[in-house]
Amino acid sequence: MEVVCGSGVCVSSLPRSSTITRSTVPQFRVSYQYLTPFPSQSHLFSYHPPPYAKTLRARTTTKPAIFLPHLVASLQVDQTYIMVKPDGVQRGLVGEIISRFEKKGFKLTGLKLFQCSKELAEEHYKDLNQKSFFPKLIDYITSGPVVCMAWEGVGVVASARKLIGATDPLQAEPGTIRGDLAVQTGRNVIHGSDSPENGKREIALWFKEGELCDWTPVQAPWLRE
Ligand code: D4T
Repeated sequence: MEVVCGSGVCVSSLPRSSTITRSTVPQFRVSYQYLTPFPSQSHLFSYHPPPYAKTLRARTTTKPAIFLPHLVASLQVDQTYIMVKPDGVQRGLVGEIISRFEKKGFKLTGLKLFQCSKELAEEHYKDLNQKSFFPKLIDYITSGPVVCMAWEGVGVVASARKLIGATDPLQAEPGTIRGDLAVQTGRNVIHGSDSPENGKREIALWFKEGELCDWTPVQAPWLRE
């Protein structure tokens, strides 16, 4: 039986029916944590296939294996909607913000400067429409042009949220966009989708058909083996 874990592959010769526990297989002590239903998220962006099996398919077809759902998810290419809010545009932060996503290695598939309507802002933030700050949020988002972006990549949604930082810029870590460039929640310069599903929904909401580009960056083989 082959067990795939977040930091690579751990192999044992247990029969298929065996239950792997810390006590039955002491040598699995290091990888045991990855068998929990809600594992730490920290390894999601550091998946490295082992050198002897070139593809996921190769491993699944040649040897029985356990594939943990969070690892399968980590191989999926996602899309996220990133928006420089009106304060980010007015403060001249557009280039800086785009640059952080470019340098990270994600792929830009859509980009436009756009004055959004009240209806679109309300639809985008519809989950917050019962919040006391909702009217002010809509006024803010519609107060000037925003820069709409669609970005693509493995793990892009969660990674973008890390690059962006906490909603309250004073709580956001230094090094994050909000941590470095903002001081107040009501002027936190950037939006990022909070799930792959919302990434798709928001891209469909903010971009028309034909506004997105499907392309292959020349640096692709230098980013992923
Ligand atoms: P967005 O959606 O803009 O990326 O922000 P977050 O995902 O980080 O945070 P959110 O959905 O909770 O809030 C959306 C938006 O509302 C503003 N806001 C939020 C505000 O003006 N006052 C508040 O108290 C909160 C919680 C900021 C972001």
